[in-house]
Amino acid sequence: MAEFFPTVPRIAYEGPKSANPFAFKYYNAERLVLGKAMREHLPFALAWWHALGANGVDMFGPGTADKSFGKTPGTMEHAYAKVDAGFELMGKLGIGYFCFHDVDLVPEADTIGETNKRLDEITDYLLKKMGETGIRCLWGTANMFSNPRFMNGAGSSNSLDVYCHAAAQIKKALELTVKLGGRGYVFWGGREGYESLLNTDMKFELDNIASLMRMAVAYGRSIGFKGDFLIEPKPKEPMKHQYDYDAATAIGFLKAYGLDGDFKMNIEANHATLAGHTFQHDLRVSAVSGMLGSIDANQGDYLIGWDTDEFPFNVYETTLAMYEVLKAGGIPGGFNFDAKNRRGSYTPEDIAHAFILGMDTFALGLLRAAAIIEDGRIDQFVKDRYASFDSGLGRKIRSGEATLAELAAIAEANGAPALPGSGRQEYLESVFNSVLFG
Ligand code: XLS
Ligand code: CA
Ligand code: CA
Repeated sequence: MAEFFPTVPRIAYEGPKSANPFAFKYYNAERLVLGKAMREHLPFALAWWHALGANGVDMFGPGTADKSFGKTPGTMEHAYAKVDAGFELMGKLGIGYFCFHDVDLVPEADTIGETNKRLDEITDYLLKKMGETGIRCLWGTANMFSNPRFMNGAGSSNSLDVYCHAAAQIKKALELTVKLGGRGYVFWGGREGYESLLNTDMKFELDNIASLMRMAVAYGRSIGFKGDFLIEPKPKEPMKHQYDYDAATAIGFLKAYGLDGDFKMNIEANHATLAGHTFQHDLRVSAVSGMLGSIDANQGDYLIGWDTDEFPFNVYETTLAMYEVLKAGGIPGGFNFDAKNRRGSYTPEDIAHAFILGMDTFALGLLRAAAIIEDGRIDQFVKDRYASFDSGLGRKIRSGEATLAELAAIAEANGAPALPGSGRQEYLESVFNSVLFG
């Protein structure tokens, strides 16, 4: 079989001192961190749409990268070549999982029936490659935002026909996810939002989205899907207001509609920062609700107000993120590189460099986060900070047995409270730095 990345060798771990551009400096799959192999801490995934599809096209000009893999885009030959190229790349990088939208896998046909036939064919081939390599599916999803029919959303569309079409796509994408043994099924509400309230019935749209999700859960469970349904929050882009603004909003929505038992969050770093949060904030919000499901591992640019989907480079960010993941006891999903090369990095070697960067940045984040936990000073500080609730009245409040009148009487007897103790933020930041670079 033809090689698609002939200049990219199999990538091995060589350590931080290596100057080999085709080697890992920090990602050492079998290295034990807090008793678990890095490979298990970090189930990395390739995003079909970016790695095998995105060619650098933007609104100012055409693509710069050749992702034809020797075939004509828009044909089934091209779809097969993408599978071969994807498995070659994952094999060389040691990436164990992939994620897909239905229309990433095959060109969409004029009818659902024909598209589904193509999907059946390509997933037979995917299954064969998975059997040969041990590579697995992390999650699947349906693209319900690119086709013009979804201009007003899918579950939130005003059109019953479009709503039914979305249902058909979800049904098929769920069947494919089950066929490929995917760990999760994602709803990213790309166009589930609105531009103007002057033409929008918000309650109607939210109810309809929830109904579509409820039907998806019922169908998914009926065909043996045991994984997590995932909402991937994003505040805006392409819509001005998106309903799944951030983790807190999406969790509130799921609880309001009784869907929280089947769903968790897929947190994307770049989406969290677009919402005005840090990546670690949305991870924590998800974790405290027991809903930290999976991660879209990328980063945004703090100077740019849109979704740049860059490969992770910021070690502070990945350290703080991995601290959240470790404290949550890991995630049931994985780390999907929903990331693409910059338009000016357009060669096949650049794709390999991008994954090496992303995998090393998360490996370094994992190592440093583990070191912070082992150091213990930060965790101890947080524990001590709330110590006044550890006994007596504090414990009574924590167990829900205190009354407002009782607290008011104690406050009156005690007089004005002392200041609550320094937060020592600068000290803790310097501890963080010394563990990172010490
Ligand atoms: C777009 C989203 C999308 C989802 C999957 O911003 O990140 O790619 O991850 O539909
Ligand atoms: Ca994403
Ligand atoms: Ca994104």
